[in-house]
Amino acid sequence: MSSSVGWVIVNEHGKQMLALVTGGAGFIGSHIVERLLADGNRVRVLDDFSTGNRENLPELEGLEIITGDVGNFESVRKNMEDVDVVFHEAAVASVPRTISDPLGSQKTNYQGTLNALEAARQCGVRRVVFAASAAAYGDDPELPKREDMPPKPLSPYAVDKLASEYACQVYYCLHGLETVSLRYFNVFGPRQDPSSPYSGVISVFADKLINKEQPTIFGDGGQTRDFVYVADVVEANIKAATEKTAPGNTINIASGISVSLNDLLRTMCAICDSEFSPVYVEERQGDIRHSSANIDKAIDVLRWEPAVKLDVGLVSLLQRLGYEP
Ligand code: UD2
Repeated sequence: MSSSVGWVIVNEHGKQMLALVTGGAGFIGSHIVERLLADGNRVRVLDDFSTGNRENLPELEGLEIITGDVGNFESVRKNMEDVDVVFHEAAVASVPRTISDPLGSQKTNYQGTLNALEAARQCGVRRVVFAASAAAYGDDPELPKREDMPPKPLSPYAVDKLASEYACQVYYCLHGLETVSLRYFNVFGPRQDPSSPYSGVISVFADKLINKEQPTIFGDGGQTRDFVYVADVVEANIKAATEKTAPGNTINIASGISVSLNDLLRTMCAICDSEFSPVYVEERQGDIRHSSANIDKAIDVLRWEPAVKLDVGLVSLLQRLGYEP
């Protein structure tokens, strides 16, 4: 049995915990790595560096970086040796890319999860925390989304994330491998890449405002999203890795508060002292209108609550990007 000291986990050999973070060089993964190291854990990153960036990772003792593909079982199995906890963040995160290349993206988004689970089972890993997605809900108009609603995946991305959740449950029920699926809503924060048209909207707006360019709003800006700051997502991962009540669950990770795109941009403009003057263009195909999460389960099961309010997170992000108030 392992025991928790603060949050640093000492395993049955009395050693510091070793965490494997797949996709550890990416946006969310790299923040998890940073926190694990700061808490005194050992960390192994497995990343193929297709979208992840080495500059996202610190040069610190206790960090091992391996270039490898989660879609390759041998690579995952080899790097699972001695691991206590897995944070499985590796994914093709672009929904349109999974539509144009469903077979290729499935290798990462579903097969990669199965590889992580099977390797974890073979190596006696204690717990696997999986980065699931609110995409599982599709465009069901019932709000806020609760975990017990029937899923309605609308893209290969959503199918792979949902199938991965089911695989996590199967490994928990059949093999007793402790698994937790966290359904992320719209995560934002430093290191989110603004460069593609499908990058998270906050990273795109921030980039435009910093460069004094006019932001674009797809549609009338009345669509809403539930944005959650990356530090809160990291904390949810830590809770998912340590709380006794977590295994076997699928849990929404969001702020529980939705905001329209117009209000979001207005807030960001106010922080940057810029005028609110977006260009409105046609609505983006496949966009859902409203998204909001019920986060009661996270509060009950993980004893987690979001701590960073949207405006505070936005100020912190814009300052990190170089904006000076
Ligand atoms: C989120 C996830 C996606 C998937 C999906 C499931 C992110 C980054 N993406 O997509 O992976 O899980 O939910 O529903 O979390 N927008 C603008 N102007 C811009 C960019 C975006 O108006 O320059 C709009 C966009 O049309 C959409 C909203 O902002 O209505 C949010 O877009 P997004 O790409 O940040 O995230 P979303 O919710 O489409």
